[in-house]
Amino acid sequence: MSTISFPDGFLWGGATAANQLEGAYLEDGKGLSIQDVMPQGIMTPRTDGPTDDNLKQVGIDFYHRYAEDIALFAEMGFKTFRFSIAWSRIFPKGDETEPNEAGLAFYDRVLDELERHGIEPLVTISHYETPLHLAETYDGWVNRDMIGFYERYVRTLFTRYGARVKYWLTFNEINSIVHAPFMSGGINTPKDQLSPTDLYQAIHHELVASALATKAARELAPNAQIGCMVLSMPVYPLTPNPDDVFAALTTERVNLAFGDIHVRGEYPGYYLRSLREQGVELTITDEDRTLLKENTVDFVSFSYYSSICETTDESKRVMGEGNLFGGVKNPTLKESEWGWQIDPVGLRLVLNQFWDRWQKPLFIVENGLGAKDQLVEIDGVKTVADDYRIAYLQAHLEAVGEAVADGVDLMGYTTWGCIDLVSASTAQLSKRYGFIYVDRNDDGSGSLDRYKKKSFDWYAEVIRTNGASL
Ligand code: BGP
Repeated sequence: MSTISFPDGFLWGGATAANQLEGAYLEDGKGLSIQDVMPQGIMTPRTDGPTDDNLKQVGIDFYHRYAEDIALFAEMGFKTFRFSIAWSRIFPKGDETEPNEAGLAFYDRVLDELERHGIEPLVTISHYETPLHLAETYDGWVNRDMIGFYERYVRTLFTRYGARVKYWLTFNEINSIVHAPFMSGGINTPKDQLSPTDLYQAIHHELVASALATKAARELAPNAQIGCMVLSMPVYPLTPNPDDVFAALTTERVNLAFGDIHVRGEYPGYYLRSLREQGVELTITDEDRTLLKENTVDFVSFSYYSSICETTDESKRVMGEGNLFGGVKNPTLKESEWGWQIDPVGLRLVLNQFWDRWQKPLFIVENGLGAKDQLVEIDGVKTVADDYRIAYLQAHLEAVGEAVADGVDLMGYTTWGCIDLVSASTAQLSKRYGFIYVDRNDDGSGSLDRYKKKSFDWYAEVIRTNGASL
């Protein structure tokens, strides 16, 4: 037993995204999203249209099994469940004026089920699933018209679900557009042909749209709390050389800027300087500036998986993998089977840094270990002996507890992929994060049956004791 304690009402739970688990990719009027042309993940070019090898077409069939899955989350004692709404279920092409009722009705059913179990919904409005038509016709967020399409979409969501959903995230890992412009920003222009001006203009459009979502919530769903969602990745200097220390800060600022803008409502000087140095000239209207300034977020949410290093010494730049982007490897850390370096202290650092910097409530909405699980039979019961996952989560939650003891205002913690789902980067199912094993393989075979892993009971106990069992 440790002395770690978490606040009363702490929102323990798990996180998912529509495109990675729902399946039913053409059901009930759903349109295609960019994910339907990404069968191999982020490392290979998009396909011209949907192909049968895309595991996301079926996902884990959450679209039809949501009640069974939510019952399992309830059995673990989840206080909250993070899921995204597939934009292309609500507006199949993205630029229509009227929403698709059958798509809206699906999320009503999901919310009914959550309510039945007393689980608080945490909704991501846009999680890497821009309607494909918007990517192909408008080049995604490069085009200013996207702001209007997104605004119509969020207003539809707040009108329909505003009384039932309190916590909303405007864009998943909004800063990831810098690294994965198609997946994150629906930008159809290949990354190597995308000019810095178009990239940063797209970012500006998303930031204005995020502020507009906050504004719309104040009007349509006054009890809603709106958060930004950033991919966090602490950057350590590889050596104590002051040049390395500053290089680490410069690399980290690429990510920090997004929180700065959402919390302070204006572009920081270091960001504007970096744009000038890249020859970027942004089109920003006076109305944009006012929107950003007047509609800052209620809380800051983030994903955390690993840290990276930085150095100015080219001969020491040994690169590693990470969540959507890697960095210089840290020689002191171990790594996952996908080369993501495991660093629980980094999570405490992020929490302390974000709280000290922004003084806004924080929410860890993604953290976890992707691993190649083996389904085995123990005492006649099929399960996964995922002690490695328990060790990962235990160490990270202990680090979280230290930050909470420092006075960090933390709203909750949702592990990524609480039930196995399709990986965002590899588009495979063999990279598993869940407490619940789903019988589906990379070749699409499998019964889709669900099995509790060893970590299922472990997490249930953590939640039952509000972290005291850690
Ligand atoms: C984040 C995404 C998620 C998710 C997670 C794990 O970048 O927000 O959608 O999948 O990372 O990444 P992966 O699935 O590539 O292991």
